[in-house]
Amino acid sequence: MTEGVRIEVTGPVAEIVIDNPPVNAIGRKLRLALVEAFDAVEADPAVQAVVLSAAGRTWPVGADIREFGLPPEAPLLPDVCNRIADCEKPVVAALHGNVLGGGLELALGARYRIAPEGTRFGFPEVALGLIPGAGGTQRLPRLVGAGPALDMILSGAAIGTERALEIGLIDAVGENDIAAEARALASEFATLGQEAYPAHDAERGLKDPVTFVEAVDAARARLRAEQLPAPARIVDCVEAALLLPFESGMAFERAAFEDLLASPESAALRHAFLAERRAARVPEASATPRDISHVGVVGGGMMGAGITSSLLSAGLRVTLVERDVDALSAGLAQIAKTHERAVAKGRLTPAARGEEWSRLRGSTDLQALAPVDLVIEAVTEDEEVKREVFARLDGVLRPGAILATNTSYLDINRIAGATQRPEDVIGLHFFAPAPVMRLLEVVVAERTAPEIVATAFDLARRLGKVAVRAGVCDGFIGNRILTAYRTAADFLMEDGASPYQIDAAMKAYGFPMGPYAAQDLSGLDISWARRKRLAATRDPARRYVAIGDHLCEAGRLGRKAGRGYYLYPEGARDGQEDPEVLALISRGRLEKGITPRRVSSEEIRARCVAAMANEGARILEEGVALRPSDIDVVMLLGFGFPRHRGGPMQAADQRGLLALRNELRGYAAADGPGAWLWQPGALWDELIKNGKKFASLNGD
Ligand code: 3H9
Repeated sequence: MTEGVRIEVTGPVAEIVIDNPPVNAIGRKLRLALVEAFDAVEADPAVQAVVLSAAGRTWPVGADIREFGLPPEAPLLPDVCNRIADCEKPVVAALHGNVLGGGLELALGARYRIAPEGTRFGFPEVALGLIPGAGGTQRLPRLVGAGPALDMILSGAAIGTERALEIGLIDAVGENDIAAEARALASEFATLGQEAYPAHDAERGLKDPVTFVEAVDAARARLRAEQLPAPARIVDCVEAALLLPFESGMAFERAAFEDLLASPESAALRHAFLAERRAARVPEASATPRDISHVGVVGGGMMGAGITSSLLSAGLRVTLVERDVDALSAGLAQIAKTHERAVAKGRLTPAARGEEWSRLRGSTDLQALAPVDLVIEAVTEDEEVKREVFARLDGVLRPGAILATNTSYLDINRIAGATQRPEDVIGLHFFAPAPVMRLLEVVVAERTAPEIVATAFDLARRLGKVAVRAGVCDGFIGNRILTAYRTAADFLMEDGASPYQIDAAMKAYGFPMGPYAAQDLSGLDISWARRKRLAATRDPARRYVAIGDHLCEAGRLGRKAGRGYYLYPEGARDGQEDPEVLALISRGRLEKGITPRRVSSEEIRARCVAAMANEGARILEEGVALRPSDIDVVMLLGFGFPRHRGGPMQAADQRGLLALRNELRGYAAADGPGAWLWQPGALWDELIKNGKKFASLNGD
């Protein structure tokens, strides 16, 4: 046996079992082992048919993403797939679990494919900025036609067994012991000859060229101009499956795959994939999590209701506590609305809604939380209010229950200090809307016990969220970087850019909305209150842009007030630019004696991203984040940072740390009282001196 593969011969059937835990990802060793295994079974005269199966929870889920940054080493995956396709003995692929990417390409090399109910098939490469690069764009359309193939490859979404059978991707749906079934089938091949079991014609999808071309044209017409490069290459490759002989089609696909592999977008998307998984590696991961089945939520406002919905859909029991009946009813109504929307969209059956609702209790008495395993507090963002709630909870909760706060900025050490059990206190910072947003910042206070951290990560997994570990500081990881981003934008606005130009520049970079439209949406009063809270301790010598304060003073509190940085007339979907705001900004500049200068969109993007990366570096120096990629995950999943840019730390790595540090120094030198924002810290020098990138601190 070679590493990752074993061969079991029973009579005339050889079973090649792929065994490369946890997900049978196809790396170099496995590729080599597969080729050797096929050579061996082909050379063995006793073997007349072959089964290709996989041990563990899944069939290979694709090529090993971690190897993509390294120089390619033979045999390449397309060669392995061709080796299977060229095997002189019939090959039955016994599929199960997730048959994805390069894994599906392996399966397409086999003559016959069977899978049990529940198997998923897909080409997720597009989400990594890639295309299937081991024959997927050639074999799939040949087998199932261009329409179904393009649907799968362009969307990246997986299909189930029923659909796979319908389009002819698999030949039969089998029982759970799929390998045994495949062995039985293979031994019949061996005795009866494979003609007795005609598999789908591998070229069936080319039989109707008109429909094929129509599907390609329709897909091409749907490609939008701003899309990433991969989708257009996918359409080209699928078209090539019809137009070119197989070998030329494979070469065409390979060239496209290699171009995309070298693109910064794909590097960033692959970074994002690995970063999300790396975030779970925390020092407390080996602690035993506590059992959580019943959660209390204090506060039924937008956040509390959202958190409750999220907990309910993960199968937990929830008791929601509000201070009076009216507030409680409003919270429950909000949860009911979320449920209703899910039912209307077909994401929840009415019966499942009933079941979820039956796990929810409402109360106006904190005492109702006596039996819960965990409480998540989501009351007003005010330290005194939160400390009072925690002190009262301390008296109500049983020993061993966990106390979590959903604060987005406040000092959790101080909140924990209001209890007699600070080791049971943690921050669980959800993002709005909580049922949708995949990020959970887990804020570990000074005295938080390791098993509480492990429990928080466990809970995040159950909620389908990605948890990132953060330390206590004003704003933790995400809001702290957001503040730096907004400050950079404010400096630019005061220097001469309009908020509309800044929003447009950041949208063009890939954010779903610019910083000013986003502030309008969340309400300008929120950050205003925070600025007022911090005013007493602010260094008066530091540059401070008061335009946001002036807007609030003029009653322009954002979308909910009908006006903020934009105007929102009744019924308008998008905000409209407002000359009054521009006049207000001009007045602000005049007061400070600033002569506006022309600011390019390029400069806006460069400065905003530089400010984010610089704040990220500070967060790393202070130990608030464990690693740069955690910062990226927070910004990607919580703040709309474009995934194909990978996050601020990845963007800094791609830009080059030396160039970026010099730019930061330049900004600092030219911006006297604003230099504090730009001044790069010692970490930059340390990395640059050693020829390293932020990624070197990710700890792989
Ligand atoms: C491709 O195939 C290109 C080819 O067309 C052409 C080549 C020439 N590689 O997600 P999980 C690790 S592109 C390496 O937590 P789940 C993952 O990092 C590829 N490692 O589990 C984690 O490790 P750790 C196309 C991988 O149950 C562990 O496995 N395929 C890979 O929530 C468990 O993963 C894809 O894009 C990989 N490909 O979800 C599929 N996949 O524990 C990507 C996983 O050390 N994978 N790992 O942190 C997935 O979507 C999910 O992992 C999957 C399981 C749904 C399969």
